[in-house]
Amino acid sequence: MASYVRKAFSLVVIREGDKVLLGYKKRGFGEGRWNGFGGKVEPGETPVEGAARELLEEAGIKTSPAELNQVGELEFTFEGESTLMQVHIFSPSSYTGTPTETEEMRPKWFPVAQIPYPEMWPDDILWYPIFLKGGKFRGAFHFKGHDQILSQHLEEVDTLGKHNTHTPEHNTHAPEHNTHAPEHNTHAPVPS
Ligand code: 6OG
Repeated sequence: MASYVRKAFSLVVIREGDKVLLGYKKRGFGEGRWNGFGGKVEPGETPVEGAARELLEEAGIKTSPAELNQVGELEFTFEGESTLMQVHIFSPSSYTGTPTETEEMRPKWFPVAQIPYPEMWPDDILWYPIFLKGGKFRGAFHFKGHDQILSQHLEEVDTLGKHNTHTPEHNTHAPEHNTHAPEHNTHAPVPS
């Protein structure tokens, strides 16, 4: 059974009425795609603290852990890679500041009906509808490269686990979608 090194990330999507704030990722992981704001949770930091820090660093928007509601929890794995990205997704009930372009992100408001899914991670079109109707979700996606989802699990949930605990990196077992038996029988036929 494969084992993964789990790494915690934050992701913040701001919704205001019929608009959402996304950022065009100018460099690094997910470069060239529109996404929420976020990044790796630093040692000694909770995911929600990381979310507030990244939102300020990447978009100049100030919020606090008390204002950030957790809306989703997703796990991403990539064929041939040993990292499991655990992404804690938040949306603020309030914030201050004007979205400002930084070295990493170019922010832009999109009407909900014009979210640029073809220019976003392929999982987004699957979970944004739950987020946009005010629901919470949990899921796991296994990718080949950065464009193809090989297997997935997504469910709407009433509550998510507490996010105010530290999530140290540790080895974890492969998610279920990656442990299935090979499709064909590779044993030699039994001689008769
Ligand atoms: P930095 O490398 O910038 O953190 N992220 C994803 N977001 C979406 N919507 N879909 C994915 O599908 C993602 N994989 C990672 C988590 C990376 C940022 O990108 C998010 C972080 O906010 C695979 O530090």
